[in-house]
Amino acid sequence: MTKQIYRTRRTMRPASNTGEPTSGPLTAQELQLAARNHSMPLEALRRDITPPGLHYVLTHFDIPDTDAASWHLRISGAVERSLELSLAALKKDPAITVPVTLECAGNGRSLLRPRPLSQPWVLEAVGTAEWTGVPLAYLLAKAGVLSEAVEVVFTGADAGIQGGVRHRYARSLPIREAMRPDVVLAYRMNGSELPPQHGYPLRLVVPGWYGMTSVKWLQSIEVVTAPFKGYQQQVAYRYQDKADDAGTPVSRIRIRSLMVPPGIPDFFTRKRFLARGPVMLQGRAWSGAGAVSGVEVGIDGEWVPAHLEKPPGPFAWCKWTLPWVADPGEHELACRATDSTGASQPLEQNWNYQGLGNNMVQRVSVTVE
Ligand SMILES: Nc1nc2c(c(=O)[nH]1)N[C@H]1C(S)=C(S)[C@@H](COP(=O)(O)O)O[C@H]1N2
Ligand SMILES: [Mo]
Repeated sequence: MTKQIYRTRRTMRPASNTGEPTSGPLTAQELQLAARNHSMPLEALRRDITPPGLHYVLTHFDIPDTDAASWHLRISGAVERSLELSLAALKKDPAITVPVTLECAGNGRSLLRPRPLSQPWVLEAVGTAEWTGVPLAYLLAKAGVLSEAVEVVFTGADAGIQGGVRHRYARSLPIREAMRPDVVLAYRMNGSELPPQHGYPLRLVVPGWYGMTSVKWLQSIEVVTAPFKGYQQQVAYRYQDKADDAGTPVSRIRIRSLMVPPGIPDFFTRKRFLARGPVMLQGRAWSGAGAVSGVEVGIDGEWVPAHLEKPPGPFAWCKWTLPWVADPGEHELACRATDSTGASQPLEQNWNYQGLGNNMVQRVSVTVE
């Protein structure tokens, strides 16, 4: 039996011991998290692929300092044969490259009223990278998944305490998701070695799912015959109304679009100033549920359809553009996307206890001079 350091509980507990949601000012603890975990500057929405330094980063505990020479990936559990693979061995297996938009499920949290206390993302906990590595399905087939298997558990090298529970970061996926041909065990990001903050030497990338699924610093893969009950699965990452309801699990990325704020910013307030005349408004839209089918741009409350470009992959964001002739005065711009399931972004906040999946439309105020 594998020794697990997480504990299972019969009753639900709040996802953190940070206290109840607040309408007060930002706390020192939130600032501390915000300084560690950075988002993607909105101007980087101009690029198809986000360079590593601009891609958002979210790390619950500390970034492990892994020695790639002695590192091994273990695949065990309900399989015909357990595997133990070095990085060199993994690199000899067939590789794929998948462009994927990752977004943190907590994106938009700090805009909620009241505000759940955790990483206080504003709007831009997102990025798109090209992930290269071995298809997970290839290795699972090599190990031979037994018929009683229900989920696959991925455990990282990083440990810490959350909600009073000491554990290593671990998440599971149902077998049918784990067997998708585009789920990758990545050792390269945008063609270069995986940076330390993004999971060196190996991470999971699950296209279409919120970021918590894509376990970094991957050390072990265990095929299990009962649903995984680890902290990050059972307690964190659930849509809950209050601290003690079981909630529903967070999975795929909800439809969202963002805009590159036009013009130039004021340093401190980030208010925008724009010269009068024609300007090309642009941004990106993505959804983990289906293809983006449309983006509308709101100009002072009137919605106009934007032009959509083809995305670099089925789970990578697509660019949208809309030419606008800016006349002097104060304006409010917004963008709102719809996907092939018919889902579109809400105009009002989408409140839940952990502040997850808030895909409310972005609004940008500009002064045209
Ligand atoms: N091992 C481990 N994997 C992890 C995390 C973590 O803290 N530890 N954070 C998760 C969360 S919440 C997100 S949003 C993504 C962020 O990936 P990135 O930092 O490469 O953008 O990694 C996920 N994988
Ligand atoms: Mo996240």
